[in-house]
Amino acid sequence: MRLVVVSNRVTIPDRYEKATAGGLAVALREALEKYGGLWFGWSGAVGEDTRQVQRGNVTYAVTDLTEAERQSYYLGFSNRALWPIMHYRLGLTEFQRSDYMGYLGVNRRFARALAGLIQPDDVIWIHDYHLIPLAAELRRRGVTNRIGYFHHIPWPSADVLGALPFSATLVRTLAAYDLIGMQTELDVRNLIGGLVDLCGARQEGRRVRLGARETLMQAFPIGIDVEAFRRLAAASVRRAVTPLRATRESLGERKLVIGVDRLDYSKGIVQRLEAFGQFLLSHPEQRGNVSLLQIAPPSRSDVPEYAELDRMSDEVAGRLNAQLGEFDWTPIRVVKKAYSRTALAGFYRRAQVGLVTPMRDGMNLVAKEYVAAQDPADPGVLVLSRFAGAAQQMGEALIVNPYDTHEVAEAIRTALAMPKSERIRRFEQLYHVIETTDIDWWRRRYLEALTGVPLSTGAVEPPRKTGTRTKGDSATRRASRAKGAAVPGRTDTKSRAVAAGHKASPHPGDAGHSTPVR
Ligand code: ADQ
Repeated sequence: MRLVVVSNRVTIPDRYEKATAGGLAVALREALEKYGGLWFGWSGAVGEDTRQVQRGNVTYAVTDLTEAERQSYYLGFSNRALWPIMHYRLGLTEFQRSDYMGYLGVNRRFARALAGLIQPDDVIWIHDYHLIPLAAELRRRGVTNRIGYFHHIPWPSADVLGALPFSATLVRTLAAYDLIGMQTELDVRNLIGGLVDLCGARQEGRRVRLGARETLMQAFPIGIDVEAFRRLAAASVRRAVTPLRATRESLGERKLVIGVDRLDYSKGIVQRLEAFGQFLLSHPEQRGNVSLLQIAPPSRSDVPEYAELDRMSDEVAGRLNAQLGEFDWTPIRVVKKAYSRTALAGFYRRAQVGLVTPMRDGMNLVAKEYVAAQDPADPGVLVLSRFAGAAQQMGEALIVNPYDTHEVAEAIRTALAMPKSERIRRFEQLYHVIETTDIDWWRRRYLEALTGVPLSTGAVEPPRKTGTRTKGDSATRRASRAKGAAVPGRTDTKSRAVAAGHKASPHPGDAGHSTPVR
């Protein structure tokens, strides 16, 4: 069996890549290296080039887009129609029939190119909303291989999605997949509802029948490489990475609240800045004692809504700083740079509060990274939006409604005042969840469901590597084990842990730097 991964963006690894690659890209590349395989997608460039590069037993096959394709397929239908509507933002959804035609055209072109590269025993794993109709196009060309799809962002209910012209036609193409993976149970329910309501499909448990095809739908909450992140955080403190040293010098003993996001309206950055301002207004005694560091590198700047958000976040931060700041204290710092994983892990570890308040998010990896980076002996507190998929697993965070500025402001206060014993208790439970449902667990579980081969037995995939552990963390591991945590690589225990994680919560839930599959 060979694995074929298809994603909107493909980054061919070079010698610098290790420093910036995120967990997802690395996890997919590891899976490809294990089976031998092919990674196919857009090069990220505009032009007419198509090329294949061999790295070990993995072939990277990339193609450029024309400027018209980039406008219609990528910026137009994917990012101005599908992205907002999937994030429940009907008001921001801009539908153009020509964009939709461009979207279908690129999927058709990808299918034509890919069909020629596929071998009979390949298993194909397609990623994200840019490529929803790709399997249907492959089937039209006679491809009968097993094809899976993973949707990284939320899937809204049928009455929201139904407002998008051609949504029924688009949703119908999903029947070409054998397995559809979503981030949460809510997304699975919405998807099944959409297939039934918009396309007249028949539901049988987690399977949906449409015409001659049967598709399995399942939630696979994505994780991070917890162990790697924990090690990076510890190392960044030991080595005092430059931006951290500077932050330490400029903050002194002041507390730090941190937000890290791509500059995207789904992440609730402007609302978060307002909530921090509200916190300082309601609790004047806190002024001068704490700052918010918001790291938000711009993304998709060619889309007008993103340029507007950039302007608004500057404006709100400027207004609050002018209103509340002192000559020796700046309440809010907005930084628009991408940082290395090490620096980012160090910032998380330095911050007493991780403020993760998206208005809607498929999962949100920052929430998991923040927990992974904490010092087990003196951890910070995660404040998490109930509308992030991560909230379904991470019920021990302070769960908030990001639309309620006062509620978020009070959660910041509660987090800053939380006694150490409670911080440690919450941290241990959160760490247990993210550790037992890490990126390796996610990848194995998905591929097991897609291939039908029980990878956890080691029949196809060797057991995962376990990293060297340092002293400080054995405490956490011991705490986890005492609570019945899984041994890494034991998928059976992990499955139980994620089920528990889901129950724990009171609420359901590009071209970017470290999630480069989009
Ligand atoms: P994204 O919308 O990109 O992903 P998220 O899950 O938060 O959102 O991942 C962002 C990643 O970018 C994190 O790994 C973070 O560390 C990194 N990042 C952010 N700012 C950075 C900076 N300044 N420097 C360096 N790295 C930075 C989509 C969905 C999510 C889903 C993921 C994975 O929108 O809901 O969790 O896919 O499936």
